[in-house]
Amino acid sequence: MSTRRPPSPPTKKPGTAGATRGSGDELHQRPRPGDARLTTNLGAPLSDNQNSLRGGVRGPTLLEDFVLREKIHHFDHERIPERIVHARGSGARGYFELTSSLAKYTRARVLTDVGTRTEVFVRFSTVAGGAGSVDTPRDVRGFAVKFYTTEGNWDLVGNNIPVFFIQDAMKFPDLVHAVKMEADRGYPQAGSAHDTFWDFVSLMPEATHMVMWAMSDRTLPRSLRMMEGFGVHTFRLLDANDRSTFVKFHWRPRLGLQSTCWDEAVKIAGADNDYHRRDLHEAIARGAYPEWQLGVQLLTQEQADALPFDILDATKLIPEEVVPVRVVGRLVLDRNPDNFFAETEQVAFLPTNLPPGIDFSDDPLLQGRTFSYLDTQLSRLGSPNWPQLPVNQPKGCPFANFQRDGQMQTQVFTGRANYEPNSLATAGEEGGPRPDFRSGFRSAPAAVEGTKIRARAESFADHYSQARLFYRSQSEVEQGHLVAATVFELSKVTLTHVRLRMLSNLRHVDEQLASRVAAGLGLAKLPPPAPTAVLPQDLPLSPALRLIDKYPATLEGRTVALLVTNGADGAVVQRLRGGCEKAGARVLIVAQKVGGVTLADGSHLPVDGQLAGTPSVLMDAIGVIASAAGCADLLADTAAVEFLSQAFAHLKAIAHSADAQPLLDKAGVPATSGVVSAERGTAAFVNAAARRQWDREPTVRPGA
Ligand code: HDE
Repeated sequence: MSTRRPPSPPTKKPGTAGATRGSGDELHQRPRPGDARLTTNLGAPLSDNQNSLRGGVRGPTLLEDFVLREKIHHFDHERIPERIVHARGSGARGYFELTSSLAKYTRARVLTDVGTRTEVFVRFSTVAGGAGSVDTPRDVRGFAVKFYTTEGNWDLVGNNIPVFFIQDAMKFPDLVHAVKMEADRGYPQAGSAHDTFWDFVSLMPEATHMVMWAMSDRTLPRSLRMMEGFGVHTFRLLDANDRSTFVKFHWRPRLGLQSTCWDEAVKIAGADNDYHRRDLHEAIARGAYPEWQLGVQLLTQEQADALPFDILDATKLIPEEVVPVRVVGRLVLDRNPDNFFAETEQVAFLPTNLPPGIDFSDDPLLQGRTFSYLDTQLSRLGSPNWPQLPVNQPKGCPFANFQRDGQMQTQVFTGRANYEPNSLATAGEEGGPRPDFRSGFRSAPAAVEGTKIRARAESFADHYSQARLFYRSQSEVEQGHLVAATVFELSKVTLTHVRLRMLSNLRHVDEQLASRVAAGLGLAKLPPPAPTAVLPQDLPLSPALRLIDKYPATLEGRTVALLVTNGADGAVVQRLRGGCEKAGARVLIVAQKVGGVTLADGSHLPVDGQLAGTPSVLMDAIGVIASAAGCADLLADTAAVEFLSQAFAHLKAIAHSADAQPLLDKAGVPATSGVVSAERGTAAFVNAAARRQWDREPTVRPGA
């Protein structure tokens, strides 16, 4: 029987006019586990949940059947509009623990009370695709954290890339229209490799920096557990005297930064639509809790003024080498949501959810966001009472005000006071809550003066220096991937003038980049550089922007699959499995039949996945432990050949039994680094599996 939990009762100061009666108790009785009786929504017990009410067993259904109509009516309205961006997402619950106090800079208790654990709800997302799209397109990932602090909810609604495509909120609808499926044809879904995206970004040079990030492997995360997060904008921390310090927020994954190869990501999309959602859910379910450090970059107005760009420009980052990231806390995700819709779908993140002590900067993109997220909840959730949904309610503190009524009001307020100021308390009644100037939210007392104008500051005009900084800071392998991705995407662009215009922009980033992309497109001659108001400068390189250096040599958090056949040597399987598990990996046994295999000693080995449905693209490393007869079976099975050939092409370590050699030969896997003997090489395999075999790259992808 399905059950629904009672909504958590809102916490209210007792005895105030903001108090409610009955929420979560007698007015909100819901069936509980163990309640055996199936009822209508209004509690009438049902006698039959199989048959509608008919005039005769073969006759028409009667309008009178309120049970059927209620059930279908509710079903008809089960969906709410998906998010216009970030529609595809996965959620998790957990806590944030502060490890180092920022009391010198802020009065926000979530950032000053060391050791305190603040409950959180986190939602990761892709940006462009719809709610049912695949998890692994080339796309930016959303990284939104709701902290239920003791001073109200704080939502840090960020991405896994520290910069954004545009500088001004005015261009956001255009950007989103351009990247989402094209208006007339309704495709492509969830990807930027099409005309309208590149048409727009090639006309918007300010997008070039983020285009570099988007074409890097950052947009192909191996797992949501293995990506960084960024608040993107500059925010302010405010101390008790409202003195402000600028701050940028960073999330760093404990498992390091890991990505897939493009070819792998494409194939994962076919093998497992829900690759990231499943990975997150399963990791939490088995107790391998994803974890991140929270880091901050702090800077004064003077430091900000000395930078060669404007900290209010969201297309710019502050290199870690210039302002170091100071780690102040950790985020641990240790609980899966109970209900996807109630929590992950209905969660409403708002950059305007800030506790006292944190404030906005004047970043014009952030300023636009202060409107959009509140506005969007009304059309998604349908009522101004959306903060009453359990996932959106503050959990860390009481809340009370005089906002009343509205659709789907779930609270029953008592007393006469529904306005402020009032003097009802003096008449012995409940007067209700009052503002508290001392501890309440105050904005940074920054002086504001200026002529009303629609214009960009000159300090926003340099669109290429940081794009160059990013590209030139990458390792050779990463530059190769970036070039290959750009060639891939521009090859999908059918409009020649768009391709050429993009190349004109890329010439300002790096001439060699532009030439490599042109060569990849088969263009004999580069177009002239795009006109630009500000020529790019060569900034000191920032190795911290590399991804590969943050790819740790570990098996922790990774998955190894061992393809085993009948007649295989069980001792070899056990040695490999033991070695990998000891190094922190999850090991899956894969076979042609899900019923298991009979090992050489006659014992039965249970299997976690059937070969056809468990391809090597879903794994971090693989082994093939086959008997001679078993190998003969595998040779006839394309899935087995691809298991090996794709693992090789995706730079993964491979262990194999001697008898599996014919399969390696058929798959075209040479004896090279990262290909080791299963019988002799447990340690060598564990060591190789902890890293990608980058040196293989030129042999499998000469174009990159
Ligand atoms: Fe968003 N964004 N955004 N965005 N955004 C939304 O809010 C918007 C921007 C981000 O898991 C929407 O509740 C505008 C930057 C995430 O629920 C919407 C602008 C960054 C999520 C919206 C931006 C983000 C959203 C859609 C430019 C990185 C998913 C549904 C002014 C710092 C949150 C919703 C979740 C969602 C508007 C730019 C991140 C339409 C107008 C920059 C992670 O309100």
